[in-house]
Formats: sequence, structure tokens, C-alpha cells
Amino acid sequence: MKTIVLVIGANGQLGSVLTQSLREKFGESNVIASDLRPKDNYKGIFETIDATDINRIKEVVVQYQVTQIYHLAAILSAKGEETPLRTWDINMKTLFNVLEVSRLHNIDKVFFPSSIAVFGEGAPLNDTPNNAYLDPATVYGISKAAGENWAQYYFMRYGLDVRSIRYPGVIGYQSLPGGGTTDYAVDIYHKAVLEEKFSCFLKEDATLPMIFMEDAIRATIELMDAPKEDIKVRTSYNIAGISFSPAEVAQEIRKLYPDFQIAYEPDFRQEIADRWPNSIDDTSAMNDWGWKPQFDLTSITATMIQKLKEKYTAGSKNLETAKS
Ligand code: VAH
Repeated sequence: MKTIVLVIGANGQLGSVLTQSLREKFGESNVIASDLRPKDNYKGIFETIDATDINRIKEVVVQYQVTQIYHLAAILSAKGEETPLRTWDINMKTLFNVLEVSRLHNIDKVFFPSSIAVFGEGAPLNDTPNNAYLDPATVYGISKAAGENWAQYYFMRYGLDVRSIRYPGVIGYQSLPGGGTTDYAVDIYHKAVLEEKFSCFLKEDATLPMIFMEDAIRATIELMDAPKEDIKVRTSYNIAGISFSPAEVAQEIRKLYPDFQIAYEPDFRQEIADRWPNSIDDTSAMNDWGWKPQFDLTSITATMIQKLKEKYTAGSKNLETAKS
């Protein structure tokens, strides 16, 4: 049977890149991107979906005979703390809608992104295991921990093949993140290429688990491609990319930009980061579906700088005008 994919939250940092990768895998006409509104000059099949409206999701699923759903719409950790109850409502209602539509319309596979934000002070800081105690301190993390348990419930109760990954902080050049505590690790590269001083909202030694976009996308597709019987974890899989601190990424950038300047001005996001792991144990993902990261801090930095220089140069004819 033909695979028809619906990506909910396709305008987001992950969603926009994942949609492109899924189109390369399944064909342009077999992947429907959706979000609250289309981006200007969007290319490819796009449907406006507010995922809090279950009937709208049903309409699109029936119209295109969707067989897989990737649910990437959520309010992230830092932004989510501004309106806790609205964050809970949106993150949970959209997930319930996706799970119910998938159950009722016999969707083959569902992807639900979780996050290392599900870990809190009750989990080991280093090499945090997949089965660590979850006591998240943000509404985003609480919604993801609850979502993992609902995903497992729909698998056990209804046999729905829901699969999930706990993403570390995702770093990519293709799209700008929004509202995350790890987003400094994307902005720092933009400032380096624009040769501007960077103000970091975390402390210099705030080590966090991160992952390069290409690794995160490949992990997602490898998980979804794995034989059903290989998926032993039905809450969510830990995956690790590379852990580093703001000082370490600044040091790596200075190998290419010796004059790069950074100021550390921690804000409320430092308290969020303090409760997250320094590093992740992803043995289960390695054993169950062969996960293995390919990018380290050196290759992430080299790729980010090269790609962002190309983007700013192309977009502004020369780097100079990009500064303005
Ligand atoms: C956030 N980028 O900062 C997301 C991610 C691990 C962090 O979930 O909220």
C-alpha cells in the first residue's frame, strides 16, 4: 500500500527539514505539510491545520488517504513557561487529536517527538538512562512525559504503532528554532558568521545534550523504518548526539573566527537547563534499531559555519550587507 504522510507542525525547526526528507523518501506528492498557516511562497502540498481541531485533522486524513502522521506541533520549554495552562492544553489536546484520528482511521504509524526535557532532578545527570525517573520541571517537559505514556497506552490498548524519540537540543542551519532553552546553540553560529558579539542566555559551563539536525532527521526515519517487532520501548527512546557547553562551542567557533566574542548573561532559561541532563545513555536505541550519531562538535561547527555563510551570502549578495 502506498505511504502517504501528513506532517503536523511542518513550519517548525524540525518539521520543515523533516518534511523535505520525507518528500525525498516517499515522493513530493505523497507528503502533505500542514501548520497553522503556510509560509510565503511555500512549495509542495500544504494544508492549514490547527491541530486543536480534530475534525480538520480528520478531513485531511480522509482527503489524502493518509497512512502515517508525524506530529511535530508543540510549544517548547522556554516559551511554554509564559502560559503554563495554555501550553499544557495545546500540547496535550493536539496529541489526543492525533492519537484518536490515527486510531479511528487505521493510520499505520504515528511519530510523536519527546525531549530530554522529560528529565528532572530525579534523574542521573550523566548518561541518563532510558528508564530514569521522570520529574520534569517545565510544562513542556510534563506534557512530553504525559504524551509518552499516552503513546504507550494507545499501543497497548489499541495496537496503534506510535513511535517516539527524546530529542536533545537540535542544531540546524535550515530553519530557526523558536522558544527552546537549547536554541542558543543555533543563534551562536548565526552571530559568528555575521561577526556580531553573542549574548548567551546560559552560563558558560551549562553542558547540555545536543544533536545535529541531519542526525536527528536520520534517527527519526530509521526509527520509523524499523520493523515493528524491533521497537521495544513504547514510551520514548533516548538518543544522544554530542553534549557540550556554551564555552566549548565558542572555543570551537574561535578556530574559524578567532575574534568571535561571547558574553554570558544567564536568564530564567538557566534554571530550566540546570534540571536537564548533561549527557544521555542511548543504549536502547542502539540495540533496538541501530541508532548511531555521525556528527560531533567539530563537524557540527564546520557544517553550520559553511552553510550559514552560503545562506547569508546568497541572501545578501555579500556578508557585509547581511549585517545591516
Ligand atoms: C527546547 N529545543 O529547548 C527544545 C528541546 C531538549 C530541548 O526540547 O525546548
